Amino acid sequence: MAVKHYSSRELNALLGHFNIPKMQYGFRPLTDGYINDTFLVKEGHNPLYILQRVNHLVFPNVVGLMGNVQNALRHLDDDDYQKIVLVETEDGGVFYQQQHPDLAYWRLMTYIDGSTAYNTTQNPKIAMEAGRIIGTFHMLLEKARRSDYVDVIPRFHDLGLRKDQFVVALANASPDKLQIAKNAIQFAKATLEKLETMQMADLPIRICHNDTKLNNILFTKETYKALCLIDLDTLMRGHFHFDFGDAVRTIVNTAPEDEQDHQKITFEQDLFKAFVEGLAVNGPFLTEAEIKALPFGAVLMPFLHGIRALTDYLNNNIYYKVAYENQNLDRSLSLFDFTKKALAQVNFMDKILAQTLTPV
Ligand code: GN1
Ligand code: MG
Repeated sequence: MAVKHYSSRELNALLGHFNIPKMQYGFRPLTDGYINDTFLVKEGHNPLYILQRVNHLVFPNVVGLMGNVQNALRHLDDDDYQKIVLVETEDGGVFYQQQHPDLAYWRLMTYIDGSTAYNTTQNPKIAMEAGRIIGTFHMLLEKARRSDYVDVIPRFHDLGLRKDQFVVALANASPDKLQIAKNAIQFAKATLEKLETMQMADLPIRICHNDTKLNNILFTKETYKALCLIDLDTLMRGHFHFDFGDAVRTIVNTAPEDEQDHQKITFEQDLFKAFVEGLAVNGPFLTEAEIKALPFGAVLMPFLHGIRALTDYLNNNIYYKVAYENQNLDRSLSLFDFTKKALAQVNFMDKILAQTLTPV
């Protein structure tokens, strides 16, 4: 998907539809996401809001998505959890839809002062705090009624669906791309077979975040205390090992997701331990079967993202925003490299999890 640019006039006009003081705001694009368009809204140097266009090609049911978010925010209201506030539109809604021809959906949130996010880390305190806040998030959402939430992207983390999409992409891809992506394709095929034999059964359904990468967690700037999870778009039913795996792939690996030098891609055992210790701070909340599934999650999630990126590369980049032609292929190769490294650590993960987590 191509990256879209907006003028500050356009963005100020959009802000005019929200219930905030009328003035000329400044904007800084936040470009880490692959799906939505996100801007930091400032008054002078002062960051005040996050303005975001929700990509309705990826999330066709924006009304359902915002309903999920509002429902969850009612549960995510606790002394140990930073409250996220959606700013209302002038007519009392939580998003503004532009008129024809754009029909784009925009929402506004208050900026959490003094907060920051990290793409990667080497700091065990950050890893531990990430584990703590993900555990808190799940414990707070335990009370959520599963049937109140819509599946914003049905079968989002379903290996079977991602395999089917990969097979279709293979059948339609240009011979050039099939050749360039030869190694990635081979790894995907072999790993699909391996993971299919590892699938878990009878796991409880939880309301999950479904995109718990490290940079979706806010921390206090100086003290590295985790405040809350952001980017609740993919919040819907799922299994805990999805959220575990997405966190592990971005916390335990000290290199960014699209790192091209695979020597820099690591599975840091100390960071893994710290992350699991952070989860344990919350007391028991996972079943024995869920704990057993966690190493599988740490292998599954990087692989799922890798095969999705590879599929998008073969489909000529129709889903993710790309900064250059082969970015999706590079992402798939580095995600596959981490998948291999996580597979080699399954026994280690089992051992740490058994030592650190007590089942409910
Ligand atoms: C996408 O745009 P962003 O970064 O929030 C993707 C996630 C991936 C992430 C990074 C709806 O999220 O699943 O973890 O890229 N979201 C969707 O790979 O596809
Ligand atoms: Mg996301």
